[in-house]
Formats: sequence, structure tokens, C-alpha cells
Amino acid sequence: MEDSQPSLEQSPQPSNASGEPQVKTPNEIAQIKAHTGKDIGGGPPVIEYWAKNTLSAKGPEVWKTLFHKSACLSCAWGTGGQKGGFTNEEGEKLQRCMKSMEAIVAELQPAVEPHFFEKHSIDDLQQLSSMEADKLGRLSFPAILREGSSHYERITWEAAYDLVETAFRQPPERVASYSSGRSSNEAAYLLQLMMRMLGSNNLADCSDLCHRPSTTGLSTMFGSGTSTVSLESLKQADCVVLAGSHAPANHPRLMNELIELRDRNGTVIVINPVREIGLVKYGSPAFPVKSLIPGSDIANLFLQPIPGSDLALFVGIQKSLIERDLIDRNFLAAHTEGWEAVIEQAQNTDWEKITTTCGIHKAEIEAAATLISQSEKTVFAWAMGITHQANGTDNVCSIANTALLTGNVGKMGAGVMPIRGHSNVQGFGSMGVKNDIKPKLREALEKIVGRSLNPNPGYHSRALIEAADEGKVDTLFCLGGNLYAANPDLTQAKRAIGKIDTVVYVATKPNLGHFHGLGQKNTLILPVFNRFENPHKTTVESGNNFVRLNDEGKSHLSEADLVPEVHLLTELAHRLHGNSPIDWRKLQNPRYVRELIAKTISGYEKIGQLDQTKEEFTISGRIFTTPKFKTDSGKAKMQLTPLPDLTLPTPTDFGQDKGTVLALITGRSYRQHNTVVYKNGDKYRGMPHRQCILMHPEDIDAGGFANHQRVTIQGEAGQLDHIEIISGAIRRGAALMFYPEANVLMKGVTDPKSHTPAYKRVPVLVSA
Ligand SMILES: Nc1nc2c(c(=O)[nH]1)N[C@H]1C(S)=C(S)[C@@H](COP(=O)(O)OP(=O)(O)OC[C@H]3O[C@@H](n4cnc5c(=O)[nH]c(N)nc54)[C@H](O)[C@@H]3O)O[C@H]1N2
Ligand SMILES: Nc1nc2c(c(=O)[nH]1)N[C@H]1C(S)=C(S)[C@@H](COP(=O)(O)OP(=O)(O)OC[C@H]3O[C@@H](n4cnc5c(=O)[nH]c(N)nc54)[C@H](O)[C@@H]3O)O[C@H]1N2
Ligand code: SF4
Ligand SMILES: [Mo]
Repeated sequence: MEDSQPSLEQSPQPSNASGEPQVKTPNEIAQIKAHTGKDIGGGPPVIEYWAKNTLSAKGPEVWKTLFHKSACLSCAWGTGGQKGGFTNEEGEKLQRCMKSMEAIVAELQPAVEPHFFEKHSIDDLQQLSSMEADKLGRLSFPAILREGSSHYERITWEAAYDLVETAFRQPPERVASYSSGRSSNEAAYLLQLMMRMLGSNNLADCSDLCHRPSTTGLSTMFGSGTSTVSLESLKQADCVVLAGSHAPANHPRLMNELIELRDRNGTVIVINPVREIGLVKYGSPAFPVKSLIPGSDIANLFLQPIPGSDLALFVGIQKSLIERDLIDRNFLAAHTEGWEAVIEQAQNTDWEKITTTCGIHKAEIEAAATLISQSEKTVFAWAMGITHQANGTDNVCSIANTALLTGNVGKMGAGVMPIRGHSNVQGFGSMGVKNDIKPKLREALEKIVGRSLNPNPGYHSRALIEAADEGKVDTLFCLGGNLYAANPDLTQAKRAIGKIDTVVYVATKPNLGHFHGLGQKNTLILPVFNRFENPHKTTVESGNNFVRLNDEGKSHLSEADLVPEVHLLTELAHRLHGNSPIDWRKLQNPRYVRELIAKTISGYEKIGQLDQTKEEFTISGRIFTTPKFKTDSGKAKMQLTPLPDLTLPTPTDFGQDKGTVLALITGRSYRQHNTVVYKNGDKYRGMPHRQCILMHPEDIDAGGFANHQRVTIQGEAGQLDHIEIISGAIRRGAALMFYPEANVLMKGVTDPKSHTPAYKRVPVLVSA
């Protein structure tokens, strides 16, 4: 078995032995259907879900929320806000997807039963699955688990504030926060200001586990770390390259843009080791007649690289463009730096090395290059398949290099577009929630607080876990999220958080972290209103750099003892910092927070007038419609991107003499939001429950396994037993499982430039 491992993964896909470009055919769709019973993504099940929920007893409340003037809770594609629940920034209607409703329905659950925590010990709670934890309902009163106690118990807000205040009065380097991108810009801004005034830059954030390689790579190259493309601009593209994204499940409205692109004869190139059915054909409810039932064709070209090898594929595309003189040398000379070295790098990398690294035939790589060169305006878009790699930042740079070589950044209809995750994750970054503060922001904040602030970087998410594991953290304040289950190596995450004295979870619903990520002395759960329930207006920022205003709302939980996040943070900051130079209690009205944001956050000037104008806006200085970038020279700085070494371990490395070693992709099922599972199984991939591993039929045969056989999956950090093999449309040598369950398997291997974990290329051993 050992000998056959590398070639298993690295041989180019057998279906393309002829070297023909790999375009989907009715036959291939039939193959996927044979595995999954599905021949399109999206389609009628989406409508069934809408009907079921909007016609149920909860229906009126669901409709009310859908029409509430606030941004969708779910993903950062962004919709809703002042234009109304179903309208995007371009004024187009029907821009709400089933995922949006799924998130709303979860928030509209009744409260956790008042005596629930008295009846169930922490041992009981630790038996719950992610889905069971979420289905307990909404958190509705503050609770604490004290050292030596077996049960969470109710606590008053006053007692909770006292405890948290005391916990924060530690040396600043021993205090840390973690945050997740569903809270508002105002809450995010307050969090970082409160922490920085303490002297702590330990502002770990979920983006560390997500798009940080995009921010790192794009900032280096363009002086701006977000998408250079607006929705308006995307609508003018004639080609989209979509790498490492499962948009049909995670950014469904983006699929409408791809359908419209195909309708105007544009081209979609999909790069994904998994032949996701929705990226082949997708039925969108936004186009009920032409698309919903028959499905719309999405990919013109579907390339299935080896997990973690996209950089080699992009260098291959560059090489092919250079060989045929299809690059834009005038553009490069005028608007970029370092282009000669990038060209030289591609020229000096031989085809053999490129094709064996990415596992794709030269002819297919050339076909992709040809399609890009034939297009006037190409948008290069990507998500976690690109960033969740040990060379995530280099991956991003290789994509941006390709875009620059073809003159595709700095004009309408073209550019680089990281597809962001959480609905306000990008806003958190803009508000300065990151462990390393930009000098410009520090200076602006120093003016407000009238003294100097700590310039040294604090802990990002992985460093936080490592530091906690070394006993260097006393207090952890989590504004949303699930630090425990989002991390690699759950055994380490649990142990590390367990060494922190006080852990505070500000949350709307219970999750695995509240039951496994327990502090050594006190663990507090502090319940808050969600976005559409706050008694005041808040804002969020989409991945397309559009700022939305959320109206005030009302919670269905009339008896609940909840506070707004802004209130919680200002109260805590007031206790810690007093009322001068900042009057924190005044900031309980977030309109005053917006005034501070306008003064200190570059590009956000318009937020200062938002309360008067209600005019949602695109952040200035980020959408590049001319090739003038925000670097010191105004030119894009192209980067060298060395090819990765993708050698897999052998069974012996796992302490076994047989079994099949695969490169495991861990990601989301169709019915989950990050660590929160809404429903088991994934119909579109033919995976009936969560304890499945998706494998190529030939890997199943070659390993002596059978479809549906239960096997053991061993990783470097842990193992999972009784996992069911599911034969599916994935390339040879790769496999796919769902997170967070799979996070017991992997060690925290990270990209050295961004510190983001390599969740998408986890070496595992499959054995009977
Ligand atoms: N419904 C729903 N929506 C969500 C979320 C959710 O959980 N549920 N989460 C939100 C968040 S925080 C995020 S970050 C985004 C995540 O959105 P995605 O990035 O789309 O989510 P993943 O499930 O991580 O899937 C990544 C895709 O990358 C592919 N892939 C894996 N490895 C590679 C590789 O080496 N190369 C290439 N080219 N492709 C690869 C996988 O097969 C998969 O199709 O979605 C956001 N939106
Ligand atoms: N193996 C593997 N691991 C991964 C990934 C992967 O693809 N594979 N993906 C990574 C990625 S991209 C990300 S972003 C992380 C996600 O990591 P996190 O953002 O830490 O986790 P979530 O599951 O999104 O957090 C959900 C919780 O947030 C709370 N919440 C929801 N709304 C609100 C609100 O309005 N306010 C507050 N205070 N709390 C709220 C609820 O209690 C809910 O249970 O996971 C990462 N981990
Ligand atoms: S695509 Fe994203 S932002 Fe748009 S409705 Fe769906 S979940 Fe919400
Ligand atoms: Mo994410």
C-alpha cells in the first residue's frame, strides 16, 4: 500500500487520459446522480424547505423576520438591510436563500427550558451532539459553572459583571478575547477598544481560522486585504474562476450571478477536488421558470486538482499564458512590481513538476488558460479550499499573480474576490479586531484615548490555544463563536481552554464549546439579543465591502433576561476604564460608537451620518476600478509562490502496516452553519449522516473496502471509528468529512504566513 500512495493521488484523473479539456457531460451528471440521487444542486428541495417553514406555526414570525430591515445573519455575500429583506445592494429582488431562513429559524426557537441546567449535569451536556446542543433553544439567562460544581446555575447580571470585571483585572498579556463574525461592527469596535485600552492585543478572531490568508496575501500585494470587486463589477465580468468554494451551499446567491454570467455567454471555470453537483448544474429559486426545476449549467470547465495543490495549477496557467504570449506586458510594466521574477518562476518550473503536483493534465491547464485569455474581464474568486492549506497565503498570491498577468485587476468587471464567511466577519477586521494593529489605526485610537497603546502583536487564534495550553492565559472573553470546536485537535483545544481560569461565552444559543471548553475556575454563558432583536440600530459589512444598517427589533423571547452586546461591552468597559477619556455609558447608544468609527476607521467616514441619512454605502478605497493600488508605490507587488511539497505519510507513519492514506478535506455539510449542525446528512453529496467519509470508487476498490463499509479513520491527533464509506464524485486520493466532528483527527498544522490551519489537507489512514 505504501508504494502506491503517492501515485494514487498524483496520477492525473483517469477520465481525462486523452488530454481533452474536462467539461461536464450528461454522462458525468448521470454518474453523480448514481451516487447521490441528485442531478442538480439547489432545486425543488429548497422550495420545500421554504414552504415547510413559512407555512408552519412559526410562519408569521419567520416572515416578519425575513422582512425586517436587517442584514441576513448567515453568510457574508450579504443581503437585506435598509433596502428590505429580499433586496441586494443593486436593488435586485428575491435575494434571500434557504440558508438565511435556516439561520432565522434557529434563532426563533423557544428559550432553553428555565430549569434545564439544574436537571442536567455537565457530564450529560457533554453527551450532546452539535445539533442537539443547538436544538436546546435560545439562551435566556446568564449562567455559570463554578469550579467543583457539576451543573451550570443561573446567576444575576450584576454578579456576572462583577466576576468578569475581576477576571479582566489581570496582567494584560494574560487576558484574551476571541470573536466570531456575527456580532455588529459597533460591538466589534467596542471589544477591540476595551482590550487595547487594557494593553492587550490578544484579539483572536474566527477570521484567523478562515480568510486570514486572503487578507495577508492581498494586503501585501495591493495594500488592501479585501475583495477588489463590487457586486456591480461582478455583473460585468465575462469569466469567473471559482476555486475552493462550495457556493451552492455556503453562498447560494452567488450562484445567481454565475447563472446570469452563463446567460450572457460568459465562462465559469470551477476548481475543486470534489465534483460538487451544484457547481455542475444548479436550480435557483430566483429564476423559477428557467432554472429551478431544469437546473442551470454552471461550470464550462471543471478541474479537480489534488487537495492543497491549487498553487501549482495557477503557476501552470501562468506558464501556459507566458508560452503563448498571452500576458499583458504593458499592464505589468505600468502597474506592477516583481512581475519579471514571477514570469521567470513560471518559466523555470517544468510541466512535469506542475502536472504531477496538481494532478491535472497539461491540456486541461492550457484549456483554462485559453478561456481566461479569451475573456475581456475575469473575476478570480475563492473560499476555504484555497485558504485552509499549509500554504494558504501563497495560494492566494498565485491566484492574484494570475489575475495581474492577464491585466485583470483594477478595472470594472474584473478582479480578485475572496468569498467571505460569516455575515460580519469582514466588519470585525475593518473595526480592528485582530491581533496585530495597523500603525495608522493605533495612531487614530491613541488620539481618542489620549495615550499610547501597546504596538506589539498579541495572540491570534492558534497562538491563543498554544499559549493557554502553556498556562499563559487567565481570562478568555468570547464574543460569539465556538473556539473549542472550530479549532483543529479538539483534545488539545479542550485541554488548553481548561487551563484558563475564567472563560466567558457571550452567545445566543448553546453550542459544544459551552459544554467542552470549560474554564478551570469559572465558565460563564452570557445571553444576548441577535441582530434582528437589538433595541438599537447596528451595522455590518459584507464581503463585497458594502455596509448595511440593521433596524432595531424585538425578540420573541418576551420573558428572557437578555442584553444587547453593545450594552454588555460598554458596561464592562465602564467598570474597567471609568468614564474618562471615554464615556462608555454614552456609547450604549451605538450611534456614538458610529461617530468614533467614522473618525478612526479608514473608508468608513460615511458611517458618521448613517443615522441621519440611512444611506448604506460601499467602503471607500477598496474596489479598484483603475490599476492604482494602495501600496506605497501605487503598483501591485507580485509575489513568488514556490510549489508545495504534498508528500503524504505512509501507513507506517500512523503505526500501522496496512490501510489507505488519503488527503482528507474537512468542511461543511449542506445543513450546518460552521460548528452548528442543523440537520444530519448531505443529500447533495449522497452522505446520509455525519459519520461518513466520501471516497473515490477506485480508492475504495484498491483499498479492499466496500461502499457503505464501516472503517476507522486515523489522523495525526486522534481517530474516529465506525465511519461509513460513501462512494462519491471526488478525485482519487482525496476524501471528505464534516467538521467539527472530524477536528479530533488533525494536528494544528498552519500556514506560516497567516497561521490559518490546513483543514483541507489532513493526512488520514483509512483501515478496516
Ligand atoms: N450554509 C452555510 N453557509 C456558510 C457557512 C456554513 O457553515 N453554512 N459558513 C460560512 C463561513 S464562516 C465560511 S468561511 C464559508 C465557507 O464556504 P466554503 O469555503 O464554500 O466552505 P467549505 O465547506 O469549507 O468548502 C470548501 C470547498 O472547497 C473545496 N476544496 C477542498 N480542498 C480544496 C483544494 O485543495 N482546492 C480547491 N480548489 N478546492 C478545495 C471543497 O471540496 C469544498 O467544495 O461559508 C460561509 N457560509
Ligand atoms: N475542520 C474544519 N474546521 C474549521 C473549518 C473547516 O472548514 N474545517 N472552518 C473554519 C472557519 S472558516 C470558521 S469561520 C470557524 C468558525 O468558528 P466560529 O465562528 O467560532 O464558530 P460558529 O460555529 O460560527 O459559532 C456559532 C455560535 O455563535 C453564537 N452566535 C450566533 N449568533 C450570535 C450573535 O449574534 N452574537 C453572539 N455573541 N453569538 C452568536 C452561537 O452561540 C453559535 O453557537 O471554524 C473553522 N474550523
Ligand atoms: S447568500 Fe448568504 S447573505 Fe445571501 S441570503 Fe443566502 S445566506 Fe444570506
Ligand atoms: Mo469562515
